[in-house]
Formats: sequence, structure tokens, C-alpha cells
Amino acid sequence: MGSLNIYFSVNEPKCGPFIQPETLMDKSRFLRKKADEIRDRVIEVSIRNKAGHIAPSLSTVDMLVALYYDVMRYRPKDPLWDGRDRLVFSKGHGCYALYAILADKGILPAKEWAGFYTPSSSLSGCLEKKPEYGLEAGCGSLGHGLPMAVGMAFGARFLGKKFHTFCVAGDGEMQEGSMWEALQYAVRHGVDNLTLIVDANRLQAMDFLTDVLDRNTSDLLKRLRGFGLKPVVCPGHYAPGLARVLARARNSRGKVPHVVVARTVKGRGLKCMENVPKFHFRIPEEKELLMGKTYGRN
Ligand SMILES: Cc1ncc(C[n+]2csc(CCOP(=O)(O)OP(=O)(O)O)c2C)c(N)n1
Ligand SMILES: [Mg+2]
Repeated sequence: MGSLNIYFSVNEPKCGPFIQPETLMDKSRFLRKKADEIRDRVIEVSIRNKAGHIAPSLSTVDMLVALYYDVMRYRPKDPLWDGRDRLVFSKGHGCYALYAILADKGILPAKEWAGFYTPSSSLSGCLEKKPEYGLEAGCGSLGHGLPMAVGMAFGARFLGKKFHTFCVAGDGEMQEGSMWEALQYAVRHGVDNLTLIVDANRLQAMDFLTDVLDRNTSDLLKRLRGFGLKPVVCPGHYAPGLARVLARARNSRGKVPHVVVARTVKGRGLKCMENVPKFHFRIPEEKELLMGKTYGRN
């Protein structure tokens, strides 16, 4: 994995080390394996620490792996580097994969992640702002992360800074009025150094969106288009594909924010949990875990 680490150090200057073609071909495999590894860690640590938002965390694994191991520019050894791309994780209750990745990168101390949700760690179940740990904004009360991300992106442009801001939001969260006010502002002011990624797992807390407020599964796309956006829809559990889509968004301007709607499965990875509403906040029992995994076949 040594040579891959060189390639995936996205903060290397463009003229960085010469990359062997076979190493490039391994990129897709690397991202898929990394996603498996992060899923393992999320499941293991959250069950051990009795932290219940496992399912909403599992739906975000692949998009976060694509961002942190391929797309985003940042310096693991200098988390406060001014030029770093920002990630605002708006659906703050599902932050366990983000913790696992930041710990894997050495940004978050391993002890903090290992003990999260217990008195031995400063990391809580929902996100608190700790930029020194790579956590850019406090989120958990839904509907607040995107407005903050719009502010960061707008501010960057205003100050002539080159970083890109990403925001991960839930599809249920997209029912919050503040999300639309933020998008309206971003469209009106041409904030195109921003990418909103919607974790479209079709569930909000304990029920399906269409059984709560949405009329049908295309409601979100219609609303986004109505606000002047051009959402790109893509599979949410294939990290190499997500990396391509997100890199394109990061590196192109378009006069309006980029929106990627990632079609995901809540609880992705554990058979007992996938698409099962009661697992929004619930630790699986031993016998449920015995049903097995749906990943790891890469
Ligand atoms: C303002 C606000 N209202 C309600 C809640 C309670 N709540 C926590 S998670 C959640 C469901 C969110 O659904 P979604 O955004 O789709 O995230 P998912 O769990 O599917 O990843 C709700 C309603 C909250 N945290 N904040
Ligand atoms: Mg959802």
C-alpha cells in the first residue's frame, strides 16, 4: 500500500512523484477496500461504545472515502491549513464514518475516536465544531450545516481564497426551510465553489420520506431544479464513481452550486439494518449481526 499512499496524498504539488500506470489502475480498488475498512471500523467501534446512529453513518461511508482519499485538498499534518477544502457534515447525527476517516488520517487522535460517545473522549454522538480535529462545524440540529457551508464558500470567494466547500446533508434534512433559503442565496449570488452532496437514503429517522412529507421519490430533484440547480444523480455506494463526480464538481465552475444526489441505502453493509427504519438509532443484537454483511466482496 506504500506507493498508493503517495498517489493518494492529494495535497502533493501537481508536479509530485511520478506515478506508475499500474498504481493509477489500483485507485479504484484502493477506494473500495478503504470503504470496506471504514465500514468495519464504524460497526466495531459504535457497537462497542453503544452509539446508536450506525445506519445513518453507514450510508455516508463511500462518499466520505471518495472525498478524503481522493478529491479534497487538505493536509493531515496541518489540519488548520488555511487553503484546506472544507467539509460541513450537516446531518451531524450520522458522523461516525467521518470520525473513523479522520482518525485513519491521523487528524483525529486514535484515542478520541476509540472512546467516542463515552466519558473517555471529547467526541459526542453529534458533531461539535473542532477544526483542529477536522470538524469544521457543529451540526446535529438539522438544517444548519448547509447555511454555514454557503457562508464559508461565499466568504472564500469574497476573500479570493481557492478552497472548495463540500456539504453532506440528509434527504430528510432537505425538508428544512433553512436549507432552501441557503440554496436560494447561493444561486442568487453564483456560489459555485460549493458542492452539496445529498445522502438520498429515502429514510428520515423512523420512516420513509414518502410516508412523511414527500409526495414521491422525485420530489427532491424537482425542487432542486425549481431553485435553478442542476443536480447530478449517482450511485452512492461506489467510491470510485463518486470520486469522479465529486472531482468534476470541485474542479469546475458553473455559476450555481453543484449538487450531487447520491442514491444510498441506510444501514448499508449490515443485512439486518439495510432499509429498516427502526435502525435509525439502534444497536444491533448478536443474532441480528449473525445475518451477515453485504460488503467485503471487492
Ligand atoms: C431540527 C431537527 N429536527 C429533528 C431532528 C431529529 N432527527 C434526527 S435525525 C432525523 C432524521 C433525518 O433524516 P435524514 O436527514 O434523511 O438523515 P438520515 O438519518 O436518513 O441519514 C431527525 C428528524 C433534529 N436532529 N433536528
Ligand atoms: Mg435520509
